[in-house]
Amino acid sequence: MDVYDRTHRNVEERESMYENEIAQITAKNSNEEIYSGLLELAGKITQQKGRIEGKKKLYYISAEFLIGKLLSNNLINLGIYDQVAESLKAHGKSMAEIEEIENEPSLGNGGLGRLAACFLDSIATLGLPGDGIGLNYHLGLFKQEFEKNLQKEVPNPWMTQKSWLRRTDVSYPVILGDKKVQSVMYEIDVTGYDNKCNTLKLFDLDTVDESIVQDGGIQFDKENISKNLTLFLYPDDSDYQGQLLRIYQQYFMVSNAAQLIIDEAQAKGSNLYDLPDYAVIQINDTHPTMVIPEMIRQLVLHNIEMDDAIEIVSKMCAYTNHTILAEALETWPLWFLDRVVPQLVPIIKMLDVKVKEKYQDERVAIIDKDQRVHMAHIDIHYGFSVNGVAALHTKILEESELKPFKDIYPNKFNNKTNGITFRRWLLHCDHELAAFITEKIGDGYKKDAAELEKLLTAADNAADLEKILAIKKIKKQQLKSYLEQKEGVTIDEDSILDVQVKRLHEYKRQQMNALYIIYKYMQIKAGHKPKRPITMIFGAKAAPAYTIAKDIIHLILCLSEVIRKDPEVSPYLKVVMLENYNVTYAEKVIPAADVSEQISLASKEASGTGNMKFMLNGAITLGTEDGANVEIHEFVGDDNIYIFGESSNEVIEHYKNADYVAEKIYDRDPEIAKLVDFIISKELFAVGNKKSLIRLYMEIVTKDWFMTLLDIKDYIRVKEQLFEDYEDRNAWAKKMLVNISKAGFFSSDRTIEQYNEDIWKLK
Ligand code: GFP
Repeated sequence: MDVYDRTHRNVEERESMYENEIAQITAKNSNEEIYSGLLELAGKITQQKGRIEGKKKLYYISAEFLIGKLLSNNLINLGIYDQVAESLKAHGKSMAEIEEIENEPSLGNGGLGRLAACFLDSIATLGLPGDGIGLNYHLGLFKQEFEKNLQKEVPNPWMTQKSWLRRTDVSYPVILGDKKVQSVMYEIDVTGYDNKCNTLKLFDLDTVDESIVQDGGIQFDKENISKNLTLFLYPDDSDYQGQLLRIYQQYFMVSNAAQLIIDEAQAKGSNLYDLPDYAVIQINDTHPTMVIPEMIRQLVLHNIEMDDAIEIVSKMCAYTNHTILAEALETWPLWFLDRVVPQLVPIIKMLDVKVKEKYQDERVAIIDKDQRVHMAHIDIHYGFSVNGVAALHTKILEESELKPFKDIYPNKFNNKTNGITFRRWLLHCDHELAAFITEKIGDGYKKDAAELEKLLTAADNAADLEKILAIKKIKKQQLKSYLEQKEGVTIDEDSILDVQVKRLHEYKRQQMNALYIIYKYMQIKAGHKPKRPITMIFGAKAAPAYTIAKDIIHLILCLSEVIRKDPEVSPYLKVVMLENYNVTYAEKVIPAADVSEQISLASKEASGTGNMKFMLNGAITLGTEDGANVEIHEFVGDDNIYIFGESSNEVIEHYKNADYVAEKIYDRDPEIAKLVDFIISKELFAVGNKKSLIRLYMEIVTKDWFMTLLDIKDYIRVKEQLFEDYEDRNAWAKKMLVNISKAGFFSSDRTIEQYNEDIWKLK
């Protein structure tokens, strides 16, 4: 019996098993009752299917899990989605209405957290025993609101109604500074697609008090750790107290993790010397690094000699690096750790001494000469695997950023190109496209993404090309009505939908896209109207203390207003900045997009995963040769992607030689200067905040750390070419199909298989 056959039989059996319950639930009057009934039913089925078991288990520790709403995702994975949807339809209701009831958990920020969520889905789908471990942030990251064209941050209390979160009676003592607290563990089931389940374990403190947050904002007393510990993800760390709080959070997460791991292994018969046979830890970015010294400490408390403990832990920890930006490679002053986690300091010092005895190279030291602790260095020396998240990124780590480590440990380094779960990013978010694909090639691709390649034959079939365009139009119409409800804006479904949605950061270069908008605005004013209207969609949150990022949001919102109010320009150009962009929004916007903006400065975006989601949904990438764009380019070929800008080698050279001077470009090139000058024009001052606009203008002219002005002209040239090519609808549809067909490699199932084969080795 092949996998496909088995999938089918299971689904049919399940359908008949739950028919009555589904009929009863969907017949209820209120959407709230239906939501709550479905939640319970999903819980029951999950329980019946049971947990994935195995001697050795993976613990994926991460500060973020951007899981998105779970209702549809779980119903799909449990095999009852279609049945529920049909039954709802028979009662005049839709899945979309019921989904609206659910709050999206606010447990993540950007790609890092969304990757963790995709990984959990794939780990369960592949039947591997592996849980996520993180924190239960009561008020989430923050909710973004726009006021006077500025970002405002307010709390995001996502646990206000019935949710998937379940309180357990698991609890551990944790030392926080001079206090001992008692944790509480919550769980969320992670359903595998046609498989059993794992869990996401979120630790919390009962004493956390949401009422200490002031005046509807995100400010609170940062010193009161027992009340503030799990209020927010990434609380403001622009001051000393904020930084200490981050360390408290990290330690709380990993101390719970270490105790849980030891408990679970012992329950399965481990004598702790053989712990690596029972547990493997994936350290997601540097935030969970302290799990290494904490695990050593816990083992010593279990009467294991220090050197043995170090050896045991070094065999169980693997580290993923997600960035080469220095600001994100955490280092903490040793005296901060002395205040927050004095119990770890002697261990960290010992780990450092051992390194210094072996390698007299300051670049690989754990504690540097300024007495700062380099978290990534702990991971690399005392873990058995270090991986980057796309081929180019791993190469840069090996050849430059982490070269001294690669020289010491040539075999520790490996690449694991990121991936996305096709359950959420195709089956759930684009039913129409999924149905089309199933009709063409069967549904084997749902379990084996490589089968998508079979779809290539459709690229030569005129009727299929038309269908693919028709589906895109349906998704645009759906987005249009969603935006009308949510934002009160109307978009034109016949316009080109050009989308840049991702965390706001200067290296991702939303500001370059804004300069393009200025270019287009000026062109239209000068009488050069585009053949077809263009809709530019942005979605991005800026970290509350990241001033320039907030200035960029301000610029985009101001441009949006100026254009909206200009009758000469508005019929041809529209700019929409989505408020509080999140996973739910992504699920609506990505399937509707024509153009996927992936325009980071080459060498700076480790991988990107949005690029993969857009590709899978038939949007064409406009991007630099950066991160996984490089691999997408290789898969689809030159004709099906739009590449511009300087290469990563050239960019790295500029940094090395310190020869990039934005001001020179600005002075030399009046066309570029004209675009930048518009930031401080009377048009923008009329709708915006002068101080913010001037600050951004100065930043671009005098600093421009991420070289916007270096690539802007090439960007405009290639983007104009893309818009022109869009008019050959047949050729464009072919590009769409090629992109979809070649997306199989970017399934997170493939990524997880590779992690398991090379690193985790779970059965
Ligand atoms: C970070 C990196 C991305 C990478 C993800 C997941 O995401 O390039 O794709 O981690 O590995 F920057 P962000 O949080 O920046 O979105």
